[in-house]
Amino acid sequence: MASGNESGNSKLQLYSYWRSSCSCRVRIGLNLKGLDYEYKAVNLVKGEQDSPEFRKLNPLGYVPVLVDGDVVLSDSFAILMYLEEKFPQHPLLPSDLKIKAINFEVANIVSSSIQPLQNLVVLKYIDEKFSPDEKLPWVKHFLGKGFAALEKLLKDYAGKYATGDEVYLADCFLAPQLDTAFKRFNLDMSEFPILVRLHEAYGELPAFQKAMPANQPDTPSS
Ligand SMILES: N[C@@H](CCC(=O)N[C@@H](CS)C(=O)NCC(=O)O)C(=O)O
Repeated sequence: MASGNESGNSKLQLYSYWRSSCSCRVRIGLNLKGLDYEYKAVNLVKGEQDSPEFRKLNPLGYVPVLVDGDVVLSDSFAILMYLEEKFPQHPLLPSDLKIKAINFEVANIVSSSIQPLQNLVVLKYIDEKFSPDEKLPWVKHFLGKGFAALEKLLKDYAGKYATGDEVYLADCFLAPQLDTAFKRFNLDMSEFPILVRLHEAYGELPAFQKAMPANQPDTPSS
């Protein structure tokens, strides 16, 4: 893997949590582009995202945060677009206008209409205001709704990967969301054969495997 960034600035730093699907999107992008980075673990379960130091980086208290010299970015989409412009190797966006737009659509379905509804802060709120028993049905409802839409959309675009035979932005967003659905929430995927196939295809790619929750420096050993 290449070291540092191309402009010779200080090493990229990624504030990340092993199980965070949003951090995983960026880890995949960094790996695809062959960029080395310093992994700065933020333990979301211990509440480290609420520390004053971290809130200086991201007032919302969410990971990921990317630090590149004096550039501090705190949203996976913004981070990936920044990396795309600064490090053009292995493009995350195709040149075809329509396919590019579909990549944005998939990324935004995941990041706006699925993941926020299962965020730790939301699940904690449900736990406290309603009941712990409400959490899993809530998550599965919104995962299922989002996946049904993605399955329909990708019928017209998927090849080996989400929008053809090359890996792009849509895959960076889909892979962690699928991993979460399978491993963390044990969602019944029988109605989503395209998504299941994509999940299997991502498992074959080193850049994706290396980015997955199971393989991070802060992944618990048991
Ligand atoms: N739109 C943001 C969302 C970031 C986000 O929701 N991060 C989650 C982890 S995937 C988080 O830090 N949650 C902390 C919490 O809920 O307290 C992005 O795409 O980066």
